[in-house]
Amino acid sequence: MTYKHKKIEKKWQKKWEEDKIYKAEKSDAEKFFALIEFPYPSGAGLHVGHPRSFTAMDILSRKRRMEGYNVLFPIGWDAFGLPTENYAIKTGIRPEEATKKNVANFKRQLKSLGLSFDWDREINTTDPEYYKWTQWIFLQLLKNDLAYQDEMPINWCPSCKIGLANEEVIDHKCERCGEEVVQKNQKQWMLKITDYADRLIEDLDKVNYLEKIKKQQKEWIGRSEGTEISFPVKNLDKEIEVFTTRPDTIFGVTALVLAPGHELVNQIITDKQSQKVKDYIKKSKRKSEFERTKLDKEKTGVFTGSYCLNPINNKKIPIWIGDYVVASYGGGAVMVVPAHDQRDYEFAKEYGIEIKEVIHGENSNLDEEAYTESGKLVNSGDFNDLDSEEAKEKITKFLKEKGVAKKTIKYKLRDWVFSRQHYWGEPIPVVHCEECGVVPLPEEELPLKLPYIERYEPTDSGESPLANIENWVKTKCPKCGGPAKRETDTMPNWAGSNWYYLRYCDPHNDKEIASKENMEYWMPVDWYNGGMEHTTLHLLYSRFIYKALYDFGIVPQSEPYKKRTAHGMILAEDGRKMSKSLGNVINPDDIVKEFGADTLRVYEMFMGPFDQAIEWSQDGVKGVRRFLSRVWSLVKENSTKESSEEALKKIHRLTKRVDQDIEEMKFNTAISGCMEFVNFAYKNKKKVGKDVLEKLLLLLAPFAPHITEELWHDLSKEKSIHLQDWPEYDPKLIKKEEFVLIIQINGKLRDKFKVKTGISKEEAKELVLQRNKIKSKIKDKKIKKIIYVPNKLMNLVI
Ligand code: ANZ
Ligand code: ZN
Repeated sequence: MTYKHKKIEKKWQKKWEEDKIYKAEKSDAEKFFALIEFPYPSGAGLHVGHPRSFTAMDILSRKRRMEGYNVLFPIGWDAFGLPTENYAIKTGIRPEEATKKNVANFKRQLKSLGLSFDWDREINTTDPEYYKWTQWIFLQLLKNDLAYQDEMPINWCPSCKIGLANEEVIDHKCERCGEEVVQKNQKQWMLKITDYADRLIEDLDKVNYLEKIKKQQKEWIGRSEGTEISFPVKNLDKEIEVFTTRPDTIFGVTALVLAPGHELVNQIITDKQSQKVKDYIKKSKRKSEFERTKLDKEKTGVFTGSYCLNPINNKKIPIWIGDYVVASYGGGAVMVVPAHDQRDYEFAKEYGIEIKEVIHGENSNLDEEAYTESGKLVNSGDFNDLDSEEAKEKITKFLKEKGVAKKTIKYKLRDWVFSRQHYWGEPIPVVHCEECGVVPLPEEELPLKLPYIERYEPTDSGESPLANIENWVKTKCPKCGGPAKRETDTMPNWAGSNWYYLRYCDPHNDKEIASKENMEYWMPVDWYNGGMEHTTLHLLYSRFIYKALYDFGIVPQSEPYKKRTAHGMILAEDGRKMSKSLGNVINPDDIVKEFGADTLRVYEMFMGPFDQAIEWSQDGVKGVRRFLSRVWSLVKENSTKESSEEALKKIHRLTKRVDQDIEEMKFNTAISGCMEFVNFAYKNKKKVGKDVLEKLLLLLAPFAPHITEELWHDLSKEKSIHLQDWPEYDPKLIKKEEFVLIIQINGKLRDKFKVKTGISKEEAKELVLQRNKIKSKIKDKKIKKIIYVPNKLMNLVI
C-alpha cells in the first residue's frame, strides 16, 4: 500500500514509449511548439539546473496536450565545441566517441525524469546529416553578402590557442580557461549582423519576451542617435571628429579627450609633452578595455600640449589623452563637458579643467556632481533659454550649415566573428583558389565532413589542426579545376544552435533544411524557456539567422520565437554556485534513485519563484516526497461516495489557481495550492470523494506524471491520464461570498471593509456613508458623484 516510486516510474516510462503518446505529427489541431535550450552533452552528466527548465516546459507541454493542442516538445544535443575537444586532447578519446558516450548518458538521465519529449525528432549538431544544413546556411549567407573575410584584431587566448568573440571574453579573460586574452591580427570569417541592427530592435515589438530580456537585446545592440562634430586642430591642417548625444552642451566643452590609440595622437603631441604622453600610453596598454572603461574607475589622462577650436564659437580648447575613451566607438574621441557628464566631471576635477555650466535644471548641484538631465541653456550665446531638446536640433542645424556636423547613429554591436581555429566544429565549406579567390563548395557536395585526424591540438601558428592534414587541405577549385586549398577554420559553437528549432520541424528531411509545409505548420516556436545566460547572444544570433533566412525566402516568418522566458539558477545548499571543485554538486541521479523522478520534478518546481536563483534544500526534497506519499494514501484509502459542497468548491478553486499559475510560470504557488488542498482532504476524508480526487490527479499530472498515472489506473481508468482533458472549473462554484470593498474619496484610499458579493450601488452607498472614517472626511461637503465598480471599489467625488 505504501508509495514505492521505483516500482512505478520505470513501468510507466516504458509504457508511454511503447504507446508513443508524446509523438508529434502534423494534424488539423492547433499546434503548440515548446522549446528548451538543448543541452551540451558534457562528461559531467546532467546537473540539477537542467530539470528546472525542462520540467517547466514539460508541464506546459502536458497541459497543452490535455487542452487539445498538437504539441511539439523536442530534444537534441548541442555537441560541438571546446569542452569535448579539450577532453579529447587530454584523454586521447576521439571527440565523436566522447560525444556518443555523453549523449547516451544524458539520454538515460533525461528518460529517467519522465519528460514528454518526442524522441523520434532527436537531433545532434555533430551529426553530418545535421551540420550539412549548418554549412548550407553559411553558403546562403555568403551568397547574399552577409559573410565576408576580414583581417581583424581578434581576442586571442594563448592557452586555448583560439580566437574568441567579444562575448566569450569575461573580464578580459578567456571564458573557458581563465587565461588573460591578448589582441592578435588574423584573417577571419565575419557575419554582417550589423545590417540587421535596427530590425533586431524594432521587431522586439512583435514578440512576447520578458521585459528584462528585451532590454538586454537592446543594450547589446546599443543604438545611439547623436551628432558627429569636427573640431579643427590649431596649427595643424587636421580635424578631430567626436560623437555626442548632447550637442546642446557644446558651449560647455572645456577639453577634448582622445583614446590612447587615436590616429592623430602622434601628430598632436608637442615636444615638451612627448615623453609624458608616451609613458601614459604605455601604461594604459597594460590595462584591459574593461578595466579602463568601468564607470567607477579613476579617470586618468595626460595633456598633449595642443589645442583645437570649438566650432560653435572658435574658443581654444586643450586636447588631452585619456583611457576612459574607447578607441573603437564613435571615432575614439569625446568632447568633454564636465558640468553635464559624470565621467568628464571626475576627469576635470582630477586635472583642474574648467567646469562650465551650460544647462540649468532645478536640482543641479555642480559642487557635488555633474547635472546630466536636460534643462534650459545658459552661457550659450544665441541659444540661451532654449530647452535641451530644441537646442539639440538648432545647434546641430547651425553646425551642419557651417559644414562641421552631421547627424549619425552609432551602434555598440559589431559584426560577428564566425571563425574558430579548432577541430571540433563544422568545417567552413569554401576553398581558396589561386585564380578565383574564395569559392563556395557546390551545395551537392555538402556535408563537408570533418576529416579523421590523430591530434586535435591547435597549431602553434594559430591555425586549426585541419591545416596539418595536407591531403585534405589540397583540393581542386570547383569553379576552374585548378589547385586550391580548403578553408581550415571551423564554425563557432553558436552555428549549430542558432537554427536548431527549425530542424525539429522536419528532422529527417534529406532534401531540404525542412519542408515548407512543416515549417509553416510548426513555426514559430510558441514558447521558449532557458537560462538568462543565453538571452543576450544566443537569442540575438538566432534571431539574426532566422531573419536572414526569411529574407532569402526560406522560412515563413521573421521572428523565430513568439515568447521567451527564463528560469533562475539553482545554487548549492551553501548558497554558492554548484561546482565540482567545491564538492557541493547534487546529482539528479541520486535524487531520482532515492526519492523518485516525481519528487525531483515537483521539488524543483516548488523550491521558489521560477525566475529567481534559489538554494537547494534536501529537507525541501523530503517535504515534497511526504506530500506525494499523502496523495498516494489519500487515493488508495479513499472510500467516500460523495464529496461535500465544501470539497467541491475547494477543488474548483484549486483548478482555477493551478490553471492560471502554470500559465504565469508560478509553479511554486500552484503546488502549494495542491498541498493546501491535500491537507484539507486529509483532515476531512469523509467529505472528499473519488470525483474530487480524480480532479486533483489531473491537476497534478503535468507535475508528477508517474504517480498520477499509477493512481489514475487504480481508480479503474483505462486510458492514460496524460491523454485526458484538462479539468475545467465552474465559475459559479468559485464565486467568493465576500469581498473587500475599497472606498476612495477623490481617488484617495480612505477606508475598506468586507461586504457581501454582488451588492448593489445603493446598498453599498448606504453602508459606506455610515462609516466613521468616511463621515469625518465628508462632514458637510457635498457629494458630487459616486463611482461604483461592482465587487471592487467605490469612489466619492466631493
Ligand atoms: C558630450 C556629452 C555631454 C556627452 C554630456 C554626454 C553627456 P552613448 O549613449 O553610449 O552612445 N562618448 C562618445 N564616444 C565615446 C568613446 N569612444 N568612449 C567613451 N565615451 C564616448 O554615449 C554617447 C556619449 O558617450 C557621447 O556624448 C560622449 O559623451 C561619450 F553632457 O558627448 B557625450
Ligand atoms: Zn579557381
